Amino acid sequence: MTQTILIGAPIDSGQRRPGCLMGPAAYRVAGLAQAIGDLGHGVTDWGDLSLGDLPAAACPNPAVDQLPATLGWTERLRETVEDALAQGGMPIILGGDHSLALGSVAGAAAHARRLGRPLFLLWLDAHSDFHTPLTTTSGNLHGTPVAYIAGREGFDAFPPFPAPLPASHICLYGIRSVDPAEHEALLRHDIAINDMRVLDEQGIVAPLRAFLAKVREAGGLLHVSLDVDFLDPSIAPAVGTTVPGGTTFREAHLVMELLHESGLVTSLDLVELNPFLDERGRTARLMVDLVGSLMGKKVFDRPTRSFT
Ligand code: EXY
Ligand code: MN
Ligand code: MN
Ligand code: MN
Repeated sequence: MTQTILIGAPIDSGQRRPGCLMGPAAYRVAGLAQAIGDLGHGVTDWGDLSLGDLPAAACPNPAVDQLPATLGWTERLRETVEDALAQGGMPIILGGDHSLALGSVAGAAAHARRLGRPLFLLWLDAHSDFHTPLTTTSGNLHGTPVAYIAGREGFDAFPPFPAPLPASHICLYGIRSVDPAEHEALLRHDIAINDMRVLDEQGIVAPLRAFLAKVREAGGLLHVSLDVDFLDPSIAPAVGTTVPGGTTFREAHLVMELLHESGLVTSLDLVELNPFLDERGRTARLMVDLVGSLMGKKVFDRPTRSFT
């Protein structure tokens, strides 16, 4: 039994298409709390976070959009996620665009540092999100969290990331859209890049098991950041940044089932859902179903197989 803590993060400052603000409400309407509770877990809903006064912030890159709001959310998320973990809960952050991971992963990292344990990150996304505020050309800060988490330079406006993750603790999974500046920077880091080519060739299971084995051996905490665009747009249309060639329904469930079996996941982001773009709640319901698989829902309850 896991004590989950739902944290609504109605954030849309990391990109410019309105609608992500409605994400937390859509997850609640789609029955997230009930789906988790039905599996025998505890669920506490902390409601939606709100933003106080915006901090003053500036960036030399004039393209950067809504820096003060994103900075404010980063601080809010960091303290809230750290608090939830310190209480022994498993925070599930209901986004909101992916810029929320600047704060949620910082909170997880601060908690892991306090425990003296390493933090690992599984990034389920079509995008590598490896820009810095200095390299982004769109100016959309939802494209930057992995760079912040990895300790790249260029985040002077932000608080220093608590204990940046070594590249070997980060696994990008499902990516199929990388900008030139991100590509160049990724070549200089030893981050596991399981792009769709790798997953087509090796299958969805083997690279994930290899990463989970590393987490287990290191006694690590594992933060999972699930971007709706990890999924193929044909099954998950409610996202502003669709990229064809994403994971199928069964591949995505299998990832979640393996994560459940690993018992390693300690915090989770659900990001980029834009309910305004959805078809009768279809994407929100799929995301809720995927959380169900992550929390132990099985098609058939066979005795646990051995796996790494
Ligand atoms: N790389 C593009 C940019 O920086 O604008 C697209 C980023 C999309 C990020 C989405 C959340 O994963
Ligand atoms: Mn906006
Ligand atoms: Mn993303
Ligand atoms: Mn994405």
